[in-house]
Amino acid sequence: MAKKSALQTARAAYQPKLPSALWGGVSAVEGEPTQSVADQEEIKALFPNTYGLPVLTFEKTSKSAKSHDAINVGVILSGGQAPGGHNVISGLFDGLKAVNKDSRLYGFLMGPGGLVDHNYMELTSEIIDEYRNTGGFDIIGSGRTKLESKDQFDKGLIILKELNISALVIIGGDDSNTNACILAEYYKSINAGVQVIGCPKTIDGDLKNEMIETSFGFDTATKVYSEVIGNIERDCNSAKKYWHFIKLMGRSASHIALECALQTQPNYCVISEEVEAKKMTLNEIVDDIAKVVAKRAEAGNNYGIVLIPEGLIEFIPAMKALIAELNDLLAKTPDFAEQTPAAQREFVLNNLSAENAATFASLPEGVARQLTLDRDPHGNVQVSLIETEKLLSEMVGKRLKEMKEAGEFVGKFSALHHFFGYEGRCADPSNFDADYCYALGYNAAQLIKCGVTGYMSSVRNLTCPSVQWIAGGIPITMMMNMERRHGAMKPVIQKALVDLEGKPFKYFAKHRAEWAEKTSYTYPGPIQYFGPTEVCDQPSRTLYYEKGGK
Ligand code: FBP
Repeated sequence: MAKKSALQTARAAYQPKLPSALWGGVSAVEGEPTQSVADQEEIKALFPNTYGLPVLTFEKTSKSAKSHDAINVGVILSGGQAPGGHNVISGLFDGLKAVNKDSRLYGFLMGPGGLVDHNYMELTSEIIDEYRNTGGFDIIGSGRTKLESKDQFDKGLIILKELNISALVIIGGDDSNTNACILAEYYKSINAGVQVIGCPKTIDGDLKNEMIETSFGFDTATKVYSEVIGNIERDCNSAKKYWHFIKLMGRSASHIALECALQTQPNYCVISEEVEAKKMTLNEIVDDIAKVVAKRAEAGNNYGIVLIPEGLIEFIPAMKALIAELNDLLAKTPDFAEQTPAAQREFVLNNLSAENAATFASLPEGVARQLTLDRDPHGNVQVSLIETEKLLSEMVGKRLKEMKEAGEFVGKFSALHHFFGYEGRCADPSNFDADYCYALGYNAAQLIKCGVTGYMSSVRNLTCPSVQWIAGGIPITMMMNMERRHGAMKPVIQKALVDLEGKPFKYFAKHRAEWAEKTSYTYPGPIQYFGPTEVCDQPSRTLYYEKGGK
């Protein structure tokens, strides 16, 4: 049997704090009917049974909770790991037991595929207790199977009926919650008697809106990356001889890179959304970084830190156009993967529009090839495989050589590369994520008890102490719009990108010139689970500034 670490043992005893609204008797207050964020007519037509539902807010009631029949519930972890998933499940388990001690929770194994293939296990209190406050998704495993076809939904229903399950909780990102909503609509349309509830997960932080203040896992993952970036900053400031190019996860949005920049004050941080807004080319980004390197070299500082969001490539307008056309082309060419690399390259060059073919041809061959590799099941380019940090540092190196010849650069440039992503996805959840996730799960049990479907568990007011958090449910259709996916228009939850008018970005933009030139590194240190609240319980800087912090 695996030996528990001292921290694991101590942490198992932590009791996450619930919003006071969820203590004891709870009543659900209905808000006004809702609308989708865009494309209302199309979304309404696609979701006739789950469109327009009201926002629900839970309030504490003095009436003691009425007795309720036992409920059997299924739970699925979907997509990339994010710290706190186990606490969503333990909160859900405790919430269901509070509804009726005979309620049962089943976990479908290795993601949505477990539902379709009927792979499951019952989650008993002995199992749950082993996983409280731990990182990872290993309690039941996760996967990226896309739940989207009627056939999959019907196969899933067979096992749900067999286990007498009347509600399914899907813990996932924007794509998985989109599918949760499609499933909710389908089960409702056939009167299947199965509610579907989503929970907002992703370290990327891009599943958020007015009602979902943050996705879980973002807080812990960015604290882990910031700790390590801080350590590299100290190393860099001690040896004073390397430029570190650090790529950070965040498939689409740059929230992780921005949050880490706010926590560590590096010399340069690329924000993909700004690159897109300013229509910057790859060469312009390279020029910008090279100028910072040259300026620091003038003061004798031949070292520094550059942060790069992994999704950058897709935000450079020429690259974005290329990837969009490649997505359509590859979706129409099912035997593409079977061709040799040389044949693939020729096929792509012959079938793209002239402009996109020219961009494709201009890329280093390795990067061009990475763009044609398999999409994930949601049709996304696997950006974590593209070595943008090396691409940028090589190009900066070349540019500096030219600048040296022109007498514009007097220093030395030696680069090291890092990619931080997987290191942070299974960390033990910070106190914030431990409490937030437990509350999301417990709250999901309340939504199930209310009998609703097509809702996302929502816990808000997150910069206040957790007892003051607001718990409730948000209709998922409210977050949707129509987007082009796999060559066709589909209803999807709108992704939250970095808002260039938002306070977190503004703070960064105000200070970045100073951080570039001077050495203003901040060393956040490791996540602390025990100790003073200002050390242990701080929300992310992003949430802090978004909520009006100065
Ligand atoms: P989710 O959107 O599913 O939460 O996953 C996010 C993420 O961690 C990205 O940051 C990264 O690009 C991707 O997962 C990596 O995927 P995989 O785990 O399949 O390699």
